[in-house]
Amino acid sequence: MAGSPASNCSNTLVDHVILDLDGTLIDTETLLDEVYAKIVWKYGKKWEWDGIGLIKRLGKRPLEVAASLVEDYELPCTADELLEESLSHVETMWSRAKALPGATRLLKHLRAHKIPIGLASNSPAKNIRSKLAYQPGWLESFKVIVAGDEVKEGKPSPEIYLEAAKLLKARPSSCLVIEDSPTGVIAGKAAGMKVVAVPSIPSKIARTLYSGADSVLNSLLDFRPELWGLPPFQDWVGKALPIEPWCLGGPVIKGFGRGSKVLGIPTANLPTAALGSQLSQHVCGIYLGWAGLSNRGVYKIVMSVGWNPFFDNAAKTVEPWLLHDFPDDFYGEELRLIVVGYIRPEANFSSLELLIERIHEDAEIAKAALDLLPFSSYQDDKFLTTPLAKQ
Ligand code: ADP
Ligand code: RBF
Ligand code: MG
Repeated sequence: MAGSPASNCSNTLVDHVILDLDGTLIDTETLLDEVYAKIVWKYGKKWEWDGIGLIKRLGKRPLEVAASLVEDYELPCTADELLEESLSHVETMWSRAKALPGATRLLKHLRAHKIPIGLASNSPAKNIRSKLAYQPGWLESFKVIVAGDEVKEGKPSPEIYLEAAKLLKARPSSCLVIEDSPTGVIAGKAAGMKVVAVPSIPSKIARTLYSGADSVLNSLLDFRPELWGLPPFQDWVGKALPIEPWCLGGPVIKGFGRGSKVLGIPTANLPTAALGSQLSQHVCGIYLGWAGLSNRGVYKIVMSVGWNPFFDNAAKTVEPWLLHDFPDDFYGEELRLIVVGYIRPEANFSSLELLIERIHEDAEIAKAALDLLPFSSYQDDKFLTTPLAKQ
């Protein structure tokens, strides 16, 4: 069954890994969105972060994206003009492209175990160099790099992956490709390689585009090397994975009004528009961390980040459940969150009861893990308790 890692058996063992760059290891998507947000704002319109537009733009070529933006935001320019303007901004921005969650961890792990790594990217060699220059330790991690302008045909042709395998002196069948785009998945499969897809947009629509992949993951955080014959990660602490901590905050606002409190799972919602690109940088999933509530204290949290597949929401939100019984609501109060660990990807469930049961399991995992290092150390972070003006 495609997409089921459990079906892997000895014939899927690999000893080389070939990685895509944009959207797989670094977040050029958010950078482009920042550029579009700026241009749209210049025309007096407000950019919608992580709305349905994100799904509409998936897998489209740059000019098609520009055309759909001109239409959706009713911009007084042509698609060509918009594309040209966005490209002029983006050329100077590669240094701001951030490593995607789990990317540096994956490279370090493979390198530590002497698994040869190739990079196969459709972008020109010059751009690859600029992008890698800002990621410490990355360039040295790749044994070979093949750029889009170093082959006759880019992805979806298998040429770029075959060339990488040749330079690695590896049989294609012993190579594992990790890719975020449907065209890249096609290229990797056409090269006769195993392909793990990590779609940059987690949606039901997107998933059907990746049916050719051997496995489809929510993000690199969910990659299990041992299923492909590679050494396993050993950095999980119990059932939680330590991540680079991230902070967010704001006044508690009304959420979806689904009466989650009635279900025993109240989630304190933050105004996501104000978080801007901060939210799109983090992969959807269930996390643990600490919350600071002004005048009340610091509490453990378990939270979901994403589109809540069970409810099929139209926008990405954060849903933190503070693991404490409060006698009253705290709408309007300043809430600070430090997210320190990852538990699992978002899932869909066949019934509300099963969703609730799973959320309670998540809460137990979070409660236990937050007593352990490194998670426990963040409860003293000043960000949780410092009033806004003093920061
Ligand atoms: P909403 O639709 O506003 O999200 P919920 O039913 O999810 O409604 O309730 C969330 C509200 O419940 C929070 O904004 C907060 O004021 C209150 N609340 C009480 N206890 C908690 C808790 N332990 N964690 C999160 N929110 C809580
Ligand atoms: N929603 C989903 O659709 N799928 C999930 O896997 C999921 N996991 C969650 C885990 C936690 C810890 C929390 C707090 C929420 C989760 N939710 C999930 C979101 C849930 O549907 C939502 O918070 C409430 O329904 C409030 O809108
Ligand atoms: Mg809520």
